Amino acid sequence: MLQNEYLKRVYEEVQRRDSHEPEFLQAVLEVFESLELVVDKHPEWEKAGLIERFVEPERVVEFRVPWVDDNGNTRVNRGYRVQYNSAIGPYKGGLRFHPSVNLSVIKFLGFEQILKNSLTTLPMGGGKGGSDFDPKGKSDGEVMRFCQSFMTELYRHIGQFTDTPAGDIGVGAREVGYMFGQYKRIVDRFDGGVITGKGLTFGGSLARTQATGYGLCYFGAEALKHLKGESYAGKTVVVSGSGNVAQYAAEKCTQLGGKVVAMSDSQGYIYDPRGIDLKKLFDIKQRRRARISVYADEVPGSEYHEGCRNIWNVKCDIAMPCASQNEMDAEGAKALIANGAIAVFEGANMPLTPEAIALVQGSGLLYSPGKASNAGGVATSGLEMSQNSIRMSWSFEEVDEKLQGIMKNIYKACYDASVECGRPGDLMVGANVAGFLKVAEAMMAQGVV
Ligand code: NDP
Ligand code: 2IT
Repeated sequence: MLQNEYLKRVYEEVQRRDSHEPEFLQAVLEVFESLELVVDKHPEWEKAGLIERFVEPERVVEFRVPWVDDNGNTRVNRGYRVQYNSAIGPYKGGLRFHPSVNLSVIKFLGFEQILKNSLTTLPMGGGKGGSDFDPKGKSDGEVMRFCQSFMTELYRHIGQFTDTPAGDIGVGAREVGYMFGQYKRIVDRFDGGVITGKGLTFGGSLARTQATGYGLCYFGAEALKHLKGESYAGKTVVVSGSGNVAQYAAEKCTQLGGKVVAMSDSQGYIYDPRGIDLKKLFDIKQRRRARISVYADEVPGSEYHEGCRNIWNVKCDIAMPCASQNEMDAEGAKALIANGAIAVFEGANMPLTPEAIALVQGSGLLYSPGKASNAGGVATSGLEMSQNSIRMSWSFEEVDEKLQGIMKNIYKACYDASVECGRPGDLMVGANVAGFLKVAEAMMAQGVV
C-alpha cells in the first residue's frame, strides 16, 4: 500500500485509466513503492507534474502488420512501439515477437527499460515494441516476410537519433537481420545505429549475443561477493528458459564454477544432475530450433518434466529466472526457500510476482531485479551503437571488459542507493531509486515537455 499522497494519487489515476493493463500496473506499483523513500525530499517533483509525466509514454504507435504465409493465405498481426521516455537519450529497447504481446506487456517493458537504461550510465532513453506474431513453427520465408512488413511501418518512427530497437523474446539475429535489410532498402542508407543485435558482418558488436546472460552473472558474482562473501564456485544453479539470455547465463555461470542442473522452455524443464551439457543444449536450441525435451531424449541420465513452473522445485543454491514475466509465483518462491537457496538473480524482465519478491526478500535471500541484473544486454547494444558511430569494431575482450565494468558500476549504484534509502542491500529499491533520480534530474532540467 502506498503511503505518500502524491504517489498514491498518481497511481490511482494510472489504475483508473489503464485498469485493463495488469503487467503495466504491476511494474508501476513496484517502482512507486521504492520512490516513496525519496519523494518527500523532492517537493519540486509534484509541482512539475514529474511523476504524472514519467508514467505516461511520450508516444505509442500501434499498427497493422499484414503478410502472406507459405500457403498463400493473408495473415494480419498487430505491431507496437512504445516510445516511453527520451529524457537522457534516444528511445532504446527491444522488440518482442510472442503471441502474448499486447499493449500492457509492451508498456511494462518500456517503463522498466527507462530505469534500466539509466542504470547503464549510457545515454539511452526507454522504449519497447513488438508484435503478437509467433515465429515458432514458421518457415524462414514466413519470418522474413513478416519482418519486412513490420519494418515497412516501423521505419518511419525509428533512427539512430530517435529510437533504436533490438531483440527480445522471439527476436534474435535472424529477425534483426531481416528487419535491418528492409530498413536499409526503404531509406536507401546504411544507418547501422538504427537497430542493434546485428550480425557481425554488418555492424554488429562482438559479445552482444552473450551480453545479457554474461552480464547477469557478472552482476550476480559482484552481489554474492559483496553481500554474502560467496561466489558461483561449487554452487548448484537453476536457470529457467533456454533462449538467448538463459543460454549465456548458463555458460558464464558454468565458467565461474557453478553447476547448472535445470533449464526449461514454455512446455517443461530438463534436469541433469551432472550439469547441463551446454554444447548439446546450444545445438538443440540454436541450430535445430527444437524443444528442450529433445535434450532428455539424447542425454542419458537426464530427465524431462512437463510444466515449466515446476522448475523451482529443483533444489539449488542460486536461481536465475531467464524466461518471461511472472514465471515465478509465491509457490515457486516457497519451494526455492524451503530448499535452502541463497540468491535469486533476475535475467528476464519482471519474472517474479510481487508475492514471490516479498517472500524471497523476507527470507533473507539475495535478490536482484531484472532492470539491474539484465542490463548488460542493452548496455552492450549501447556499445554497438558507439562502434557504429566511430566506424570501428572492438575485440570480444574489449567489449566484455567494458561490460564487466558496467555491471560492477550498476551493482555499486544500486547498493549505494539502497544505503541512502535506509535499506542496505535491498537492490530492488536501489535499482528503482538510482535509475529514477538521473531521469528525474534530466526531466526537471528540460522543463514541461
Ligand atoms: P528468447 O526468445 O531467446 O527465449 C525465451 C525463452 O523463454 C524460451 O526458452 C521460451 O520458451 C521461454 N518463454 C517465453 N515465454 C514464456 C512464457 N510465457 N512462459 C514460460 N517460458 C517462456 O528470449 P530472450 O532469452 O531474449 O529473453 C528472455 C527474457 O529476458 C525476457 O524476459 C526478455 O525480456 C529478457 N531480456 C532479454 C534481453 C536480450 O538481450 N535478449 C535483455 C534483457 C532482458 P519457448 O521456446 O517454449 O517459447
Ligand atoms: O529487455 C532488454 O533490455 C532487451 N531486450 C535488450 C534491449 C536492447 O536494446 O538491447
